[in-house]
Amino acid sequence: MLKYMIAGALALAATAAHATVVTPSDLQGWSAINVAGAGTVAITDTYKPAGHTGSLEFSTGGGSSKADFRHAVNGSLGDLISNGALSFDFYVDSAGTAASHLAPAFRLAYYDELTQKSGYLIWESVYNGGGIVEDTWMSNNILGGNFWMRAFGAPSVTIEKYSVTLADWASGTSFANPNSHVLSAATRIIGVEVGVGSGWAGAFKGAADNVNVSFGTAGQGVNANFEVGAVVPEPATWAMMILGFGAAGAVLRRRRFAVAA
Ligand SMILES: [Ca+2]
Repeated sequence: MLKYMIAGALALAATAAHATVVTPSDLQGWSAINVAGAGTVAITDTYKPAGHTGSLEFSTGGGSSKADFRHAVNGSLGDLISNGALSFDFYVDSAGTAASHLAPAFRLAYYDELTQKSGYLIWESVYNGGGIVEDTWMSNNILGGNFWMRAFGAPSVTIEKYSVTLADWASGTSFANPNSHVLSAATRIIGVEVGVGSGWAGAFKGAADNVNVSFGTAGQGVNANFEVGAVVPEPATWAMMILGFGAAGAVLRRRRFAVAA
């Protein structure tokens, strides 16, 4: 029992230390981008996962609306290999009038040094089993999911293949479309975006949070917790931490007695 409480307290501390808290006054390299029509994106306290002070709120109002939030880097978030971690949470508000299969999309921006090609690999719920439950925070572990390609070029094109995994792309999967880019495990991930809109009829209301991108390279990646202020543990969390630390102290005290004896 004590062991579990100590583990719980330590796990909480580790979680808090791992994620970067991104607030409106400390954006940590994140910014709103591609905001068009009635689209909006901002860190607010409208939607909050348990124990959080806020999240990234999105809204649209008709087909021309769009809004993204981007974290771009000068270097790299890692290479396109599949031994890392890739996840984010979203919330779809039933008060919205957009189609029920629509939810914030997740985009990895890539640049391939060998071919000098760039574009997006894009994860969307609808191509990954769907099953959106409205008015509920949903955690999406998308590392093994399907990503479609938006290939930049003249012209930029959508490669209309919707069941290709990152591992497939990394192993050089290509399609007859001459504009499809051939990627590899050395293709660099240079940014991440979460966004809504562009051709979505009706009005979308919802949010995203806990954007975690790590391809296993130390010192790279991003793990963002969008908050309106400092994270204050809830009373129940405090109680658990105090119990945990107390238990840890008791164990240490017993150890000291054991050594003394
Ligand atoms: Ca948050």
